[in-house]
Amino acid sequence: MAFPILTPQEAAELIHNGDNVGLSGFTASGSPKVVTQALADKALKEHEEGRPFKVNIFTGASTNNWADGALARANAIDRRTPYQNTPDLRKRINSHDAHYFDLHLSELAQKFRYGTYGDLDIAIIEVAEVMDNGEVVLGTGVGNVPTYAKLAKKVILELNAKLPKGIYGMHDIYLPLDPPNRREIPIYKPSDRIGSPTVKIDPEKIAGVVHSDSYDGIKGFTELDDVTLQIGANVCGFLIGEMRAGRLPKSFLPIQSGVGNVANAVLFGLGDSKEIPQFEMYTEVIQDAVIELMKMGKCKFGSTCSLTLSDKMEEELFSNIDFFRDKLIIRPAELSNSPEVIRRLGVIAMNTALEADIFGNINSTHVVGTRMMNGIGGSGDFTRNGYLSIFSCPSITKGGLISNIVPMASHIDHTEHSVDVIITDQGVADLRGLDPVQRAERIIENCAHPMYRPLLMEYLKLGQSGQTPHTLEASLAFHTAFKATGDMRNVDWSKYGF
Ligand code: 0RQ
Repeated sequence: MAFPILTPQEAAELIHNGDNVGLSGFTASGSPKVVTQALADKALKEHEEGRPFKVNIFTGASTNNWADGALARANAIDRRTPYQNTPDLRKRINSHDAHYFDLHLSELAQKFRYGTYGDLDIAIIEVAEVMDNGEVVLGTGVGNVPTYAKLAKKVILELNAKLPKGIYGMHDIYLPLDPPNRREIPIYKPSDRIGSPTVKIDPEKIAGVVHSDSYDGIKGFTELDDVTLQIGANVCGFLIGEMRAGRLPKSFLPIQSGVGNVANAVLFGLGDSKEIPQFEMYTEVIQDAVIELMKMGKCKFGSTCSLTLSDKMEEELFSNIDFFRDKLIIRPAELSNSPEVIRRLGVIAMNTALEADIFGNINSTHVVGTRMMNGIGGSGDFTRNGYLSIFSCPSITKGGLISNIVPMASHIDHTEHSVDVIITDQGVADLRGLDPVQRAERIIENCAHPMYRPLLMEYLKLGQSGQTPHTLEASLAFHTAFKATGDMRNVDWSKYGF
């Protein structure tokens, strides 16, 4: 090997207080596993000795407990973007120890190249293979590696022994030119390959190689329950209706699906449906359910930014890599989430809401309007540009203490202008072509839980005039009732003069 072998501790010594650090990977897959832990230990030691030590972490999306988790526990993160989902980092963000700015995933790489965030001091990149000329084969997630590898002053490689050599050929690495020279991204169908199977890193910048030996450490999903199964069935019913009505081609269109339990259930629903034909995915994350759909022949092809698989599924995929190699492409976030490509391919965008309001605005990120959950991820990239933009969530949460349908969303990630359809376990609200009051009636009747329908209808009927008849002083009454009593059903309209 042409590059020095480093221990994780030696690699961590190359990283300094205040550095901008780029990490490989996307939604945990392909994220570093050992250098970040050593960096967290170094930060703890520095803090013990009374010296400040924090770095700015730029990723593809969420990482893992060994990166975001360890660094957050050590209070070693100053700035962080984009999507994250580890409980320890969430705590640091909500207590302002870490300065998190949430960003559409498609935008981070180009913003870095435009100089928005300053220089990139170092990149830590997980690889399956490294060649003497600096060419590397990546692992299960690409994220923003091509840009980080190009911009970083120094690169540390984590060579993960769990990654099979056979993963070579699954990646499609491509860097668009920047304005004013940008051309179209020439992807015309999900299986088009436009780049290279490897990332070429200037060998002069490679500071060393650190060995690791671990799967991505992603937990399996919670068992599907009646609610999530019903949401999945409702999504399928809606898509079948669209096909029958001729609004979706019989050959179907590529699917994007977000992350989490609800998204996983929707994918199982698609697999179960006899009328949904074989389909392709143009998405950012491939979860366990898609691998099952591929084995069944239901999903023909998946273009993604990451294989976000449980360790068990990862092991299975690696043992059968030849079966999957021509069915999967792993691309940089800039391609998987490209607004241009999403619009061209006619992607059916399916994402998850924490809450939807009766007029069709979506909160995907902030619990009761203030506490950051995970981030917007790629949901905006797909929602704004999809052929059809669907949001799903349960109608109630925490046994009914929370209604996921509220008078006014307490934070807005996706506006009424971008959302076509809302789907809960109760049913489907197709909002296309409706004015705000018509939308509200449909969402309340079709999507809200029966225990909340009368309260929501009262709010709508008692509302003041205007095209969108909000009563501003009462619009967050569900949330204030929850904060005061722990139950949104305790809302009392008489307080607001109704
Ligand atoms: O809490 O963990 O304590 O039980 O939120 O909720 O129903 O299990 O749903 O796992 O699908 O996650 C939006 C967070 C949903 C996720 C979100 C509580 C609920 C539970 C999780 P517990 P569920 P999921 C892909 C594209 C970002 C946007 C997106 C997400 C926990 O899907 O982060 O789709 N999406 N991006 O009890 C308070 C509410 C609540 C609530 C649910 N209204 N108020 N708590 N919960 N609704 C991502 C990428 O691009 C990478």
